[in-house]
Order: sequence, then C-alpha cells, then structure tokens
Amino acid sequence: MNHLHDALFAPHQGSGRPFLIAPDGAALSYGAFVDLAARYAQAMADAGLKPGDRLALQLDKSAEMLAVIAAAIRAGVVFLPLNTAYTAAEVDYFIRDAGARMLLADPAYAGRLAPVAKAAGVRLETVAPGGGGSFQPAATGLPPVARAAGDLAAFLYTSGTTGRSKGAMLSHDNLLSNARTLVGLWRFGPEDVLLHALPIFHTHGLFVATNVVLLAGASMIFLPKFDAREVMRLLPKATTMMGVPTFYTRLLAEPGLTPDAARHMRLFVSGSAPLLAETHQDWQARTGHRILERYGMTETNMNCSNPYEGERRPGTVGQALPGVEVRVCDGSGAELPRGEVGVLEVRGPNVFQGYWNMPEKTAEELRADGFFLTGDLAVMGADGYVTIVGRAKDLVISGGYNIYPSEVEAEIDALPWVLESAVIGLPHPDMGEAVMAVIVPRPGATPDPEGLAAALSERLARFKLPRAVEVVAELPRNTMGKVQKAALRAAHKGRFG
Ligand code: MCA
Ligand code: AMP
Repeated sequence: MNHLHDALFAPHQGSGRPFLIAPDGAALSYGAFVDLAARYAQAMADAGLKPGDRLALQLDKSAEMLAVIAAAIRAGVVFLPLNTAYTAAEVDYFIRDAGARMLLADPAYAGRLAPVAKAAGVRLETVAPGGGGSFQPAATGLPPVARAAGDLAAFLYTSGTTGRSKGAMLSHDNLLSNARTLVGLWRFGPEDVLLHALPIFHTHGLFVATNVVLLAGASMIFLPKFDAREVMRLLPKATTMMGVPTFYTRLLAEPGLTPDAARHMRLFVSGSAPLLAETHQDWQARTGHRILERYGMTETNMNCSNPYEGERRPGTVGQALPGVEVRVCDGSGAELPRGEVGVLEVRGPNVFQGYWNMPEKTAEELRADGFFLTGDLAVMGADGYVTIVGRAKDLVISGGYNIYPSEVEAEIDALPWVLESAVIGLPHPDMGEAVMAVIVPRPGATPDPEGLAAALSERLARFKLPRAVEVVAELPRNTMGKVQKAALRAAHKGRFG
C-alpha cells in the first residue's frame, strides 16, 4: 500500500469525471490525470530516482506540475516545491540542503538554474505547462511504490527568525489526516467546484485546496494565478474558493461583487495571514457570505478553523480542528488560563516530523511531548475560539507570502555602503503588510537607496524586496543594544497608507 496514493489518487483511476477545469472550460478527467501521474512516476524511476530520494520542483502552475507531484507520491520520491519567484541563489541553497537528486524546472528558468544545478551535482530537467520540456512521461505507468503512514512525502522550506531556511519534513499521514479532517469539517463533496487561484508551491494551494478536492472527488477551476476579473468571471461556475486576505480585499474593489454573482457559492475560506474583521464584515454585506477563516502553518498544515455551521467569529481563527490539540502557554510550556495572551502550541497527527538535518532546530521548536511551538501569540476564549494577536517570531506576511526580516537584513548588510539595517513589516492596504528597510550607511560611503532593489535582485525573490527605504544615522536600540523594531514600526506605520 501507498498511504497517500491509495486515498488521493487510486479511487479515481479510470474515472471520466472532471478534475481540473481550465479557464476556457476544457476539462482534464481524473482518469487521464492519474494515468499521466503514473507515467511520470515511471519516468522518475527510469531517471534513477529511488524511494526516499528528493526531487526539487520550480514549475509554473499547471496540470503537469500537479501530475509530477502525484507521480512523486506514487514513486515514493520526496518532493520539494519551490516558489517560482526564488532566484538561482535561493534555489541553490534548497537543492543542496535537501540533497536533491533532480531539479525539475520550467524551461523559462532552466537558463538561470543550469549553473547552480551543475555546481551542486543535481540533474536538471524541464517540464512545461501543456507537456513540453525534456522530462517526458513514460509510455506505461509505474505501479505505486509501498509507502507507510509515517514515510516522508514532502519537504516544504520555511525560514526561521535566525539562520537559513529549514526543510519541514511532512509525512504521508501529516498530509492525509489533515485533508480528511478538512473535507469533513468544510463539507466537501463530489459536487463541489473549487475556484483555485492560489500558487501550488505552498501549503494553502497545494495541501489544503488540492488534497481536499482530491479526497472529495470534487473538481477545480485551475487559474494560473489570481486575477480579480478572472475570478469574478468564473465565480458563477464555482461552489467554493480558498484565498489569502488580499484575494478578498481585491475582489471587494470589483463593482460586480454582489449576492447574485456569489449565488452558486457555498463557502469562501481565508487563511495564511490575518483577515481583518472589517474585510469579513464588508464581504458579508456585499455577498451575504461569511468568510470562514482558518489558521495553519507549513509545519502543521491546518490547526484551527471557524465552524461550517455556527458562529464564524470575525477576527478569530475559530477552534482547534478535531483531533488537533491547541494550547496557549508561557515560554516554559505551562498552559495559561483562558483569556491570557501567550505562545500558541499545537499537537496532533498534522504536526510535522522535524526539520531536515537540523536536530537542534527541531528540538527548539518541537517539544518532547509532541507540542510544536508556532511562534504565534494568541489568546483563547472560554469557548475555545482562538485569536491570533501577534507574533513572537520576527516575520512579515505580505500577500500571504512569508518574508523573514533577518534574511533580508543579511543581504542588505552585505552591500558595501551599508553598516547595518533593520527590516520591518508595515500595514499595507493591498498586501496586509509590506516590507520597509531602515538603513545606516557606513561612515564615508555614499548611500544608494534607489539602487537597493537592483542590488538585491540576484539574491532575493522580488516579493521580499523592500518597498520603502529610509537612510538614517542610527537605529533605535534598547539598553541591551537590541534594535527596537516596535518603535520603528510605530514611527513609520502610515508609510503605505
Ligand atoms: C507578488 N508581489 C508581491 C507579492 N506577490 N510582493 C509582496 N508580497 C506578495 N505576496 C510582487 C511581485 O514580485 C511583483 O513585483 C509585483 O508584486 C507584481 O507581481 P504579480 O505576480 O503580478 O503579483 P500579484 O498577482 O498581484 O500577486 C499578489 C498575490 C500573490 C495574488 C497576493 O502574492 C498570491 O497569490 N499570494 C498567495 C500566497 C500564498 O499562497 N500563500 C500561502 C502560503 P515587481 O513588480 O517588483 O516584480 S501557505 C501558508 O501561509 C500557511 C501554511 C497557511 O496557513 O496557509
Ligand atoms: P507559513 O510559514 O507559510 O507556514 O506561515 C504560517 C504563519 O502564517 C503562521 O504562523 C501565522 O503567523 C500565519 N497565519 C496563517 N493563517 C493565519 C490566520 N488565519 N490568521 C493569522 N495568521 C495566520
């Protein structure tokens, strides 16, 4: 048996039901998808990939990318999907750290990735949306390779407040148990059509959206990326949508967003970043629908959700999922009384297996009793509803993408004119938060704030680049010498409107 394959893909073999629906209405059936995945799996075996080997993917969103992921599951190969915005320097780190055997890239990225793949000794092949590229499915399919519940399925890289990105190891059952819970909780069934506009290299678009659809035998309208007009056009053909808060604020700016436009919808889900209570209320006023907010992490998949029936309380992420334990603790792991703010800890079958090759980091964040320290500050009400009130970790979430200030600061500090820097997140009307850099120049050097983005663009994905830069004589510090980011955030809070 293959734990994930048997639940997600095997039941659909030979089925003529639609799985992926392109924006023009063309459908790819479940049967055709499973067949394609089986043949990609054989191509992986032919390329020498063995169960447990790591396969990195920097692919544009497409049916082929999903089929490659399904193939990796079938072949027992651990896949690591990478944001298409990552630069060659960033990809270089991931493929080396993961010890990837192969890197599958969109042909458009192959030129920039070839040197790092070669230097790291990783085989580079290409896959294009629509099926082109050097990596082609074999003529026949590979029988599913046996994988148990605890075997690794995927690495998803996520940064910490210090140091480089860490590969969060997710097992077959981490993914399956969570998807099963969500299907039940959110009432997904074969008649559902999910409007899918998220990227599929992160948890939200890949594991939450796609696995739920697969388990339920539902269909998804598969958009290459979020585009408010396209979503408005296709909304009448869908029953459900999952998005980050930016999706909802952008859709609220569409004049056509009315109860009539949303009348075929039964569920809108939001997550990955805080949804303002105001957005929740505006959405209800415009469409009659109450957005269902849930909360999760790369390391844990989903932890909390507002209910399907019952109160969806704006500004909260609802209650712990069935089978998941959530507690608010002081720094030592002692649970705090309801109503007090502390660090949120999570335990359950959804919690990951640790960070790849980083036992010390794993031990810092995963307690011996199985509770994972999320780094989010939260308060739990008497009725179990959780409100995320802040972050103990220095993290900016912009349009649903995580940006770790320490990573951006390290790159800025390496520039010749810079003495030191502080990177902060500020409220942004479209992205929720956006990044600003406050920089102290070296004595005698000529500051070049206008050239900052260009200077960093080889090193950092564009979404991480500061959208505002200020050059200052010194950074505010407390008596311990620590930069006071709260003071900087307060001083600049209106910067993005
Ligand atoms: C694009 N840009 C961004 C972002 N996205 N800058 C900051 N933050 C962003 N999120 C920049 C690009 O680099 C580019 O800059 C310019 O904006 C326009 O790019 P474009 O691709 O046209 O942007 P967009 O289409 O407007 O994208 C915004 C977006 C997108 C639709 C909000 O970022 C998105 O789909 N976000 C979803 C992220 C997501 O799936 N997160 C889930 C993570 P330049 O002009 O300089 O080149 S999973 C997770 O967090 C946990 C587990 C959970 O709970 O789900
Ligand atoms: P990631 O590193 O992509 O796994 O991001 C996980 C982080 O996103 C969490 O630790 C939270 O800080 C944040 N997050 C996810 N969903 C929500 C939500 N509904 N409300 C507030 N923060 C959220």
